[in-house]
Amino acid sequence: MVMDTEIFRQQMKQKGWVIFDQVIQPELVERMRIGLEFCYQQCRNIQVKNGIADNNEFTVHHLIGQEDSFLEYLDVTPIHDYVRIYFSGPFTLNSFGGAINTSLSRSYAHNIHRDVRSYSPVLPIMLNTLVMLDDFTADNGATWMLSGSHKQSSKPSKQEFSEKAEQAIGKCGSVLMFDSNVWHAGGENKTRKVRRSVTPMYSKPFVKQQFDYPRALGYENQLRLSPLMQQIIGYNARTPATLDEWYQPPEKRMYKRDQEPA
Ligand SMILES: O=C(O)CCC(=O)C(=O)O
Repeated sequence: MVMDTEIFRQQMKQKGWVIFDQVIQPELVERMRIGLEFCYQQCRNIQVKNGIADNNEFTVHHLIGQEDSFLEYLDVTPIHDYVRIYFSGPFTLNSFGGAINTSLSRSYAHNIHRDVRSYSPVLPIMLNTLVMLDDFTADNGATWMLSGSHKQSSKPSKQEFSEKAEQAIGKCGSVLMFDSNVWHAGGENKTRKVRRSVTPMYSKPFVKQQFDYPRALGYENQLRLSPLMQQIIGYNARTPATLDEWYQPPEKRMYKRDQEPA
């Protein structure tokens, strides 16, 4: 384990966020940086084509299925044991986006926000992670986090946020994990270099995935993945669309019965 589990539990309870320091190999980080650039071209073309260019510049979405390094990240990251602790059981990937924070970036992620609309302080339904593909520093816009704000239902004022929020500073290859109820904001990049990240989010399996990852990767490719990856990608939490898909023995069901702890 890359962090003591008691410390993990305590920090998630008190602050709502933790940083796993430099847990991803530099070589994979480098491939994800290249992958991010490639995916940005693809996503940007569609953002522009569909008339939603303004608020989305320098953002990417649904990297799984677009470029292999991101699937590999999910396979090798050492943080999934902690995701399981957070949910007290199975979980699925809810979305997998990213951002290229530049001195010109002004996307929705720079606003004070949280990433789950149904405030659920008791039942954990969503968990954010952010993989730092560059060092996150005070100057290049390291994410601002309002510690403890996962316990408050209403949005903090700009004044409260600016007085109390702290930056998630970390080295490239580190992973920031936070309760999706925490109020946070992307920082302003005051340097000339980019500050890149990818942001896998996880949820309880009964929460609808933002993208149909099993279908995007192909049902026929399920068995190429490890059992854990099949679970994370969502192959065990699909929705049948025909009676033939519905009437199946438990081991062949599209939504498996073990998606909540017994
Ligand atoms: O890029 C950032 O620092 C902020 C990321 C963010 O807001 C998010 O992942 O929800």
